[in-house]
Amino acid sequence: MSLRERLRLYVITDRRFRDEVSTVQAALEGGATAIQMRIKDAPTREMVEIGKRLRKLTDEYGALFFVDDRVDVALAVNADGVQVGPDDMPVQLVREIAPNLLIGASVYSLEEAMKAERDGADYLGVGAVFPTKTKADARYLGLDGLREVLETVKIPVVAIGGINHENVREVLRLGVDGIAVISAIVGAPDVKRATLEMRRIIDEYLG
Ligand code: TZP
Ligand code: MG
Repeated sequence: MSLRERLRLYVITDRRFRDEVSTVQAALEGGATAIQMRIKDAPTREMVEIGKRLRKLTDEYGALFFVDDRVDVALAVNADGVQVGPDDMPVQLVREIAPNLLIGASVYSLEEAMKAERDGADYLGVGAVFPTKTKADARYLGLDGLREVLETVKIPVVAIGGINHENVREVLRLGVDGIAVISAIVGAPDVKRATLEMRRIIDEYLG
């Protein structure tokens, strides 16, 4: 399966809603194709311990596993890749020190998207497509901004930010490769059900 296909439903952990291991177990049962461990404030040792468990789980389900921000942790837990934003390690530098990691770049404008592609990112996380409460400093790009990015870049695009079961069709219609979700899945009462339902909607569009 191509990277594009494996990014279809990208679930990101958030311990403000629930712990990483139970989140990922349920999301994988529900059909998530990619998982990102996103932990902003915890000791590195804890991140590595949890990351190793998530690596095992994602391997069992054949899902991709990414680590947010931290190249060192991604390498330590044998993740498939790392997700870096405008304040994180630059894409070219990640490539230099970790040539075997996939690199996802978080971008919030057409300019940032074009630059990340030039710098050699493997895929883009593009947003925020809708207003979100989950990331305080996420810049808003909107559906029109996302459309421009899709018309311009060639690498796979995963849309992020405020996407839920009600509005996801508006995003899929634009031709994205994948949907990245936190609150609509990790914050749902039943994570597996929320994932199954999101996957069903995505599959209607992407076949
Ligand atoms: N990056 C851009 S928006 C966002 C991140 C991490 C938050 C996504 O969370 P939600 O709850 O799906 O809006
Ligand atoms: Mg970051």
